[in-house]
Order: sequence, then structure tokens, then C-alpha cells
Amino acid sequence: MPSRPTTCDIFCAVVDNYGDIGVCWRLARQLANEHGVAVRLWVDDLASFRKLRPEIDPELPVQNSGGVEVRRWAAPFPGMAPADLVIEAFACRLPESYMAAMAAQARKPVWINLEHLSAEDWVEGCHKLPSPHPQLPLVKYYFFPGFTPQTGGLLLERGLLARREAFQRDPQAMAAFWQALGAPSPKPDEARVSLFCYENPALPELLAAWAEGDAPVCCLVPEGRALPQLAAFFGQEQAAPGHAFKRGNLEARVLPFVEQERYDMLLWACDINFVRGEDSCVRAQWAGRPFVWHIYPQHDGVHMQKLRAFMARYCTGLPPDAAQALCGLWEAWNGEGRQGVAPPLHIHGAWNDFRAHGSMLRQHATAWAQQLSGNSLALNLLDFFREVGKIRAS
Ligand code: TRH
Repeated sequence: MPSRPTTCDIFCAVVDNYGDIGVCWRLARQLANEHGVAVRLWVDDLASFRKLRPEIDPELPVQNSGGVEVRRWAAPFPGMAPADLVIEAFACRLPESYMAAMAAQARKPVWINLEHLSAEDWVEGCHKLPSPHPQLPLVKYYFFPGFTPQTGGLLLERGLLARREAFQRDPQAMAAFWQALGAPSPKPDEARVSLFCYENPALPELLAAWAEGDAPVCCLVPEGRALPQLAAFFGQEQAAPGHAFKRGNLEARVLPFVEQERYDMLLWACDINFVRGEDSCVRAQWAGRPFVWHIYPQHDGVHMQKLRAFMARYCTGLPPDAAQALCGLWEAWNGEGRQGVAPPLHIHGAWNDFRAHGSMLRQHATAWAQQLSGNSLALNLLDFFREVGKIRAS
């Protein structure tokens, strides 16, 4: 068995929103461009993919983008030789015929199920666990991203933190970025906030806190699920990219959904980022700025356990008052987490408390990014490929 994969197939089913394809696309590019692996990325919803990568043509069954071969994943699945490394993202279930082809290989591919990100302790015990296929001579391994060295780490492109720091230190680059986005450069006393969230009962209250606050807030809202609530707050029928609204000390601007790299830059350029899901949450951490996470709500409420597990890790090393300010806003923002529930009225105070600890939270955010950056998911995955080869050879 070779020590490195030459080829890799990544399978991505877009369940909802953009996180599934966001993660798979990032991983595909990293394996191809930083590690020389020939990657085929199989995606069942190219229209969603196009939002993050506008050059994708949803009509094409095969296309190349950013060094990756992008394939439309549709039934029936074409017959083809499987890759050395097969990544099933988020248990999306590989095509039967593809699994049969894997089983027929003399040298079986290394088959990974890439799991969702969680900061919970149990992840360390489940990372890399094997799961033999009930009928076929194949073993699938669970690979868990995470925040400790006993997990698979996080997706981080080579040199990303240095690029981010250079950008944040370069006022001209920032000004050019704002101009290209059609937004004015920040005023000296303004808090610039990006707001990417699901529908949230706490949103009107937060917008009111900003409008009534002492300092100006400029809130940039990418096109998406927050827009109806934003429009309603400003008494408008609708909000769309290019629209700008003002009330009291709050100015809100709707942005188009931008390409993934530009979204990173938006996070780097803002003082505070409201993010959601899984991938934007990680990108906010790499931005080295204070952030507020709207975790993906799950029906059984397990998301709150996940949220608290992350808060506990993230707050380690923060002075207690700053940790309390951070947790207070995060809890309020994730509130009851469902529509139809009265907004948590304490969000106003929680926001003020968060802002009062702004410089400490900013310092902490930079240190946190640095601390996490040594545990690269792509490198860990390639190491694991070698490890499986050794297990098989022994
Ligand atoms: O979009 P999300 O809510 O996605 C996911 C999925 O729903 C998934 O099924 C679920 O399991 C997961 O959440 C928890 O949030 P996420 O993960 O942050 O993905 C958003 C992606 O969109 C991310 O890659 C960043 C990208 N993006 C852009 O490229 N441009 C933009 O303008 C914005 C706002 C985001």
C-alpha cells in the first residue's frame, strides 16, 4: 500500500444550506492543491455549490474547478475505478455500485466517513474507529474533526493565518475590499459586524439594541435566511443585496452571497462576526476576531450540549468576567432556538456586556486561532491513510 493517496473521491450530498458543500469543497481543494492528490468531488446539488463557487456550471456532468474534478453525482452512478482514498462526507451513503467496485479491488481503498464537528469529549474516543461493512470485505473509518490533538483537527489552508494577518494589518487592502463589496469603509468609532444566521427570535431585539446603543454599528448581512426578519425590523416588505437601512445608531447593509474566499475576507475585516452552522464557525475562528455562533438547531435540543461543550473549550484561559460576557451573549443568541418563541429580552444587556469586554475577547480570539492552527485536518487525514496501510500490512 502506498504511503500517500494518488487519487481521492469525495462524495457530498447537500442536505440543506451550504455547510456540506462548503466543507467538502475546502477539503477537495486542499488535498489537490497542497498535497498533489487527484481529487474527484461528487456533488448531488451543483446549484448550491455555485453559490460558493460561481464558476460552477450546474448543467455540466464533469468540470474542472480550482484544480479539482467536479462531478455531478446522479443516478445511475457510472462504472469507474475507485480512488485510493474515498471520503464519504457526513454519512451520505456511497453508491452501491461504487462500493462493489471498492470491494472488488485487490488493494482496497481507504474509506473514511468524515463526521460533523463537535467539541464534545466523546469525539476523542470515536475518532478513527473502524466499522466493518456487514457484507462486503470493506472497513469504513470514522474521522472526526475537532479541537484537541486526539481528534482530526480542523480544515486550515496552508499560510491562511499569515495571509489573514497581512490583510488585517493593511488598511489599503481593507479599503479596497470594502470598495469592491460596495460598502463604505468603517467610521473610526463604529463597530462593524457581519451577520450570518438562521431565523432567530432574538434578532429583532439585537437589532434594537444596536439601533438604541451609544456607538454606531454597521451590520453587514449576506443574502439568506435572516433577510425577512431584517426587512420586518426596518418596516420594509423585503431586503435584497444592495439594500441599506438606517435606524438610530444602526446601519444595516445587505450583501450578496460571495465566493468562499471573499467571505473569509469579510470575516477578517469585521470587528465581530455572527456565524452559523459549522464551516462559517470555523472560519470565524481563523479570522481571529470575537464571534457569536448561531449553532444549527436540532429537534432534540442536542445542539445546546454541543454549544456548551464548545464554549467550555473556547473560554479556557479567558478571565471569568469576559467568559461570562461571551457565554451570556451566545446563550441569549441561541435562546430557545426555535421560531414562535418570544425573543430573549436579555440580549440587549448581553450585547453591552460582550462589547465591554471587546479588547479582551479580541486578544483571546487571536490566541485561540494560533493555538488551534497546529492541528490540520488534511494532514491528519493523510497520516491516517498511512496508518491504515500499516495496519493492513501487519
Ligand atoms: O449554511 P450552513 O447553515 O450549513 C450547514 C448545513 O446546513 C449542514 O447540513 C449542517 O449540518 C451544518 O450547517 C451544521 O452553515 P455553514 O456550515 O457555516 O456553511 C456556510 C458556507 O457558506 C461556508 O462554507 C461559508 C460559505 N459562505 C460563502 O461562501 N459566502 C457567503 O457569502 C456566506 C455568507 C457563506
